[in-house]
Amino acid sequence: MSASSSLPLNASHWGAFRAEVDGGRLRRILPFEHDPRPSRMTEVWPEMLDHPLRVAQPVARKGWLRGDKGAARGEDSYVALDWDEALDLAATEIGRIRESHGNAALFGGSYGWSSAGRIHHARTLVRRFFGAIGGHVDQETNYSYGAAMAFVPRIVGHDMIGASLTSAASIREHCDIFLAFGGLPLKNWEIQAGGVGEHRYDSFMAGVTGRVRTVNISPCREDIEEKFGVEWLPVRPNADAALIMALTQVVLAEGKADTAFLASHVNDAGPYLDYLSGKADGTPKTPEWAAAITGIPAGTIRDLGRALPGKRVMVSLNWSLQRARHGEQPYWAAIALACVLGQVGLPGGGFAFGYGSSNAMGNPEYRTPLYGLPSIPNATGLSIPCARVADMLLNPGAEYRYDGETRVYPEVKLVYWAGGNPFHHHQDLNRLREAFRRPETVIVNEGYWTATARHADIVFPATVTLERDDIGGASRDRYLLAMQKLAAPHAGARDDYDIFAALAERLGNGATFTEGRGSQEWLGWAWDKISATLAARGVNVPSYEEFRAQGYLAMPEPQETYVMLSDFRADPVAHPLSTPSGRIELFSARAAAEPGQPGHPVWLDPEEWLGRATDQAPLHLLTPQPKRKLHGQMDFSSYSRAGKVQDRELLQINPADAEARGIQDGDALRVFNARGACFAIARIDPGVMPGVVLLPTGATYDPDGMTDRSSNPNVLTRDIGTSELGQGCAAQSCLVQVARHDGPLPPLRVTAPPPIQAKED
Ligand SMILES: Nc1nc2c(c(=O)[nH]1)N[C@H]1C(S)=C(S)[C@@H](COP(=O)(O)OP(=O)(O)OC[C@H]3O[C@@H](n4cnc5c(=O)[nH]c(N)nc54)[C@H](O)[C@@H]3O)O[C@H]1N2
Ligand SMILES: Nc1nc2c(c(=O)[nH]1)N[C@H]1C(S)=C(S)[C@@H](COP(=O)(O)OP(=O)(O)OC[C@H]3O[C@@H](n4cnc5c(=O)[nH]c(N)nc54)[C@H](O)[C@@H]3O)O[C@H]1N2
Ligand SMILES: [Mo]
Repeated sequence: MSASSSLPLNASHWGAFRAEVDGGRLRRILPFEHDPRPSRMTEVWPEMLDHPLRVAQPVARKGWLRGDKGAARGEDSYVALDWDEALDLAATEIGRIRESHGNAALFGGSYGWSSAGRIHHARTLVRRFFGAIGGHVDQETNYSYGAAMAFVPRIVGHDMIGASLTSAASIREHCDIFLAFGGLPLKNWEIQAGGVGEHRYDSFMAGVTGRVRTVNISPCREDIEEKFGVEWLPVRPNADAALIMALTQVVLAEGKADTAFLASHVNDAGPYLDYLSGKADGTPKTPEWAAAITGIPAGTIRDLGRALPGKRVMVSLNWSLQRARHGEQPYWAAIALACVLGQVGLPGGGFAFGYGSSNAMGNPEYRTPLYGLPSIPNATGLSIPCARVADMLLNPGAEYRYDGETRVYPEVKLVYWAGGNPFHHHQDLNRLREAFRRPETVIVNEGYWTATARHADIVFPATVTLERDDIGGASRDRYLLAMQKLAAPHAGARDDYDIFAALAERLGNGATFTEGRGSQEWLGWAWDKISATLAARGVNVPSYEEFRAQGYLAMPEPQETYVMLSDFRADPVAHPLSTPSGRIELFSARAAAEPGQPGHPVWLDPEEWLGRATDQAPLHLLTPQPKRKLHGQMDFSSYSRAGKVQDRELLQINPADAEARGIQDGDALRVFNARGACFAIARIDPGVMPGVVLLPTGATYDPDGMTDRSSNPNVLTRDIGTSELGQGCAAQSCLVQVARHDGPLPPLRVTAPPPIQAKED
C-alpha cells in the first residue's frame, strides 16, 4: 500500500486521483496508486477550483433583461442576481414558453461530456428535469461516432460500436496483420468516459505491436509513435473507403475471397462485388483507381492487398474516419473487407471501430455496475441527431432525412444546456452564433465562463466534481470509484441537482424530479443497486462506508478473452444479428432508399477534401482531439497553456507546404476559409503528409466578427451531416488556407469573465 492510499479519492474522465487537503483547501493531486500511467491532466485541479474563470454567482444578460430578443448574445455584459431571483426568473420563463408554445418549444438535449460521476451527471439531470416537466426536444447519437451509431446497427446489428471489441489478449495471441486506420494515438487513451482507474495503453500496445505486423494508415505519422516499429502508410484524409475497396478488389481479383463465409453470413454481397469488379459502373476499383484518390502508389496498395489472404487480419478504424462527409462508407467498406477475407468472428481478426480512440478499448468487460438517476420518458417524443442543432434552430419546420425517416425540425424557443459546450463542439461556429440568436431564451449551468456560457441569457454557477460526493467508473475499467467531496463549492456555486430540483419545484413538478430525495439519498439509492447487482454475481460487497474509506472497489477480473461476433460466426442461424436479414448486410435496402446511395459500400466525393482543393482553400484541415485536455475543459490550466505558444495552439504542417508560404517553425499563422478564420502557431512536421494540416480542438472561441482571436478550428469546419444515413458530425472534411501572420496577435478576451454588474439599477 502506498502512503497516498489513505488520502481521499476523486475522479475525472482523464483519471482517478488522490488529493491532499489541508485546512479545507486542496493542496496537491497524487496519482491513483493502481494507475500504471496516470494522466498529468489531473494535476491541474488545485488551480482550476478557484480559477478566475469560475462562474461565481447566478447572472442574467443585460440585453435579455431589456428584451433584445437575443441580438447581443455573445457580446453582452451581465447582471448579478441572488439565487432566488435567478431561479424565479428561469422558472417563469420556462413556464411561460411551456404554456404558450408547448413542451416541443423547449430544447434540453444538452450534448456534452459533463462530469465523470453518475449521480451528478449534468446531462442526465437536464433530461430528467425536462422529463419531469412534460418533455422537450432531445438530442440523440453523439459527436464521437454519431454516423456509425445510427448506421452500423443497420449493417451488423447493435453493440458493434464503442462497446465490446475483440480483446487485446485475443489480438496478442492470434493477429498477424493489424491495419490501424487513424493509428493508435497515445493521447486518446488519456480519456475514458465515466472515469479511468487504469490507463492501459502500454499493455495494449505491447500486444498489438512487435510480433504483429501493424500498419499506421493515417495522414499523420505520430498517430503511432515510431518507437513501436510500425509501418507508416500516409493516406489522404477522407480517402480511406477507396483504399479499403482497392484492397478488397485485389483479394477478389486474386481469387482469394472467402466465398463460403460470404454465402453463409452475408446478405447479398453481389451488388458490391459487381461494383468492385467494375461490372456495375465500368470502373474496376483497382489499386490504380485508388492511387489517384488516396495518394498511395498502386504498387503499395497491391502488395498490401496480396499480403492479407491466409493471414489473421484485424481491420481497425478510429472514430475520426467517420466524423467526415460520407463517414458511413469507410466503416461499411471495412466490414466488407473483413467479410471477404472471412475474418469476422475469428480470434484476433475481423473489424473493429475505436481501438485508437479511447482508453481501455480491447479490455474485457468488467461490467462495473453504474447507476445514474433514472430517466423520465420524454413525452414529446422529439429528438434530433445531435450534430444537427444549428440546422434545427435556423430552419424550424424544415424536413430532413435521417436513418430511413423524414423528420421535421421543431420550433424551439428556449435552449437549456448543462454539461456541454456547443461553442466548443459544433462545426461552423459563426453559423452556430447566428443560430443561437434565434431562441427567445438560453439558459446554461456551467462551472466556468466557457464560450457557451457567454452566449447564455441566464447562467447558473455549477459545482465541479471535486465539490461533490459521487460514484464513477466505466464498464471496461476495473475500478468502481468512490468520488469524495474535496472542497466547498466555489463562491455561490450549487450542484446541478439542486438547481434542477429548485426549478422543478417552482414549475409544480418538484416531486416528480426528486422523488423526495436529495442527491445524497440518490447516492445511497445507487449504492443499494450496485450492492444488489454485485451480490447477485457472488461478489463480496463492502459496506458503503468501507467503500468510501478505501476510495474504490476492484471488480473481479473477467476470465474470458472476448472475440466480437464469434457466436454469430459459429452459428448464424442460432445467433442472428439484429439486422433485417439477420446477417451482415453488404446490401441494405434502407441505404438504397436514399438519393445517391446504391445500397452497398461506395466511394462518394466528400466535397471538401484534397481531390477538390482550390487556390483559396488548398489544404485539408484535420482537427484531432487535444493532447493536454479533454475537449475545451481546462483550456486555461497551466498544463494546457504549456502546450501552446502565445496562448495559441500549434498547427502541424509539412515542410514543403510551410516553405511555399514562407512559414518558419514557431511563426504565428492565420488559418482561414470562406466560413471564418483563427490563429495558430506553426509546428513544421515532416510526419504530416503534404497538403494536410492539423489543428487540435479545444481552444476557447473568442469571436471578433468572423474571426476567432484564439485557435478554435470550428470557425473553419463545415456544418453538414455525414449523410442522410447517419447525420453525424462531419468536422474532418474541411479545406483551408494558411498564411504567416506578421503583426501582433490580438489580445484574448476570454481569459477573464465577461463584465458583470453588481445589480441592475
Ligand atoms: N472540429 C471538431 N470538433 C469536434 C470534434 C472534432 O473531432 N473536430 N470532436 C467532437 C467530439 S468527438 C466531442 S465528444 C465533442 C465534445 O464536446 P463537449 O463535450 O461539449 O466538450 P467539453 O469541453 O468536454 O464540454 C463539457 C462542458 O461541461 C462542463 N461541465 C463539466 N462538469 C460539469 C458539471 O458537473 N456541471 C455542469 N453544469 N457542467 C459541467 C465543462 O466545464 C465543459 O464546459 O466535440 C466535438 N467537436
Ligand atoms: N487527450 C484526449 N483524448 C481524447 C479526447 C480529448 O479531448 N483529449 N476526446 C475523447 C473523445 S470524446 C473521442 S470521441 C475520441 C476520438 O477519437 P478519434 O476520433 O480516434 O480521435 P482524433 O484525434 O479525432 O483522430 C485520431 C487520428 O485520426 C487521424 N485521422 C483523421 N482523419 C483521418 C482520415 O480521414 N483517415 C485516416 N486514416 N486518419 C485520419 C488523425 O491524424 C488523428 O490524429 O478521443 C477521446 N480521447
Ligand atoms: Mo467524442
